[in-house]
Amino acid sequence: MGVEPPVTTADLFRSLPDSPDILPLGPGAAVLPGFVRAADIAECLAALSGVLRQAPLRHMVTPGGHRMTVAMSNCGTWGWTSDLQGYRYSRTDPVSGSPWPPIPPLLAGIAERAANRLGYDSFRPDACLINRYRPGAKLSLHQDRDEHSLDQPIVSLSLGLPARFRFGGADRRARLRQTVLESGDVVVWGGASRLAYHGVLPLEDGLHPLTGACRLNLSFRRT
Ligand code: MD6
Ligand code: FE
Repeated sequence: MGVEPPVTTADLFRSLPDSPDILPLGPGAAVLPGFVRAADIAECLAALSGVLRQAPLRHMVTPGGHRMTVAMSNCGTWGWTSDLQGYRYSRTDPVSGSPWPPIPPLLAGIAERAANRLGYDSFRPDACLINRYRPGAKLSLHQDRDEHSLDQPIVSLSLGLPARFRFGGADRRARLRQTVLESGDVVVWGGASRLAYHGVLPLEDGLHPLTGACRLNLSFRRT
């Protein structure tokens, strides 16, 4: 009788149908559940707190004059901003007049590895939008279309409280699917799904051991 190779714990987890490491959302788009392990999340938050000391979170105003419920900041060569004049990428923080802080290498590395996992092998983010949701904060259905590099994906990392994320298609009327994004989950969004509409439902009350009563979302882009 032949000798069977030992079964490792990794094999057992790989075979569990309810713990896939990729949840497809659409063509070129997927959730990577738990891509950042709990043990590494504290380090991500430490890197982020350095960024937010230099470029504090603030509530921007939409071109239509509404104060966004999500508080935002940026790191990278370019930062996404909104005001009464419109949406744009800017090299400087309009609050301080200084360049945005650089993307911490730990975070850029996570984004690049997540993009690789879906076959986007040359993703080098030059912008990272930081979103903070407190209970009740939401992001209405939108497309991410202020970038020139529509051939490059967007990579989004969720930290802290869970949120209900909705996604559809490039046509606003496309049917929406809903998924819960937990701390450490990464969404990679590109290819035929690059211009899909998506949004976040109002954050529910809760307390996360590392972030308290909030959710942070980092979305890495190539402008
Ligand atoms: C959020 N995310 O999860 C908002 N955009 O808080 C986004 O708007 C987003 O997660 C493009 C691709 C992935 C995303
Ligand atoms: Fe978006």
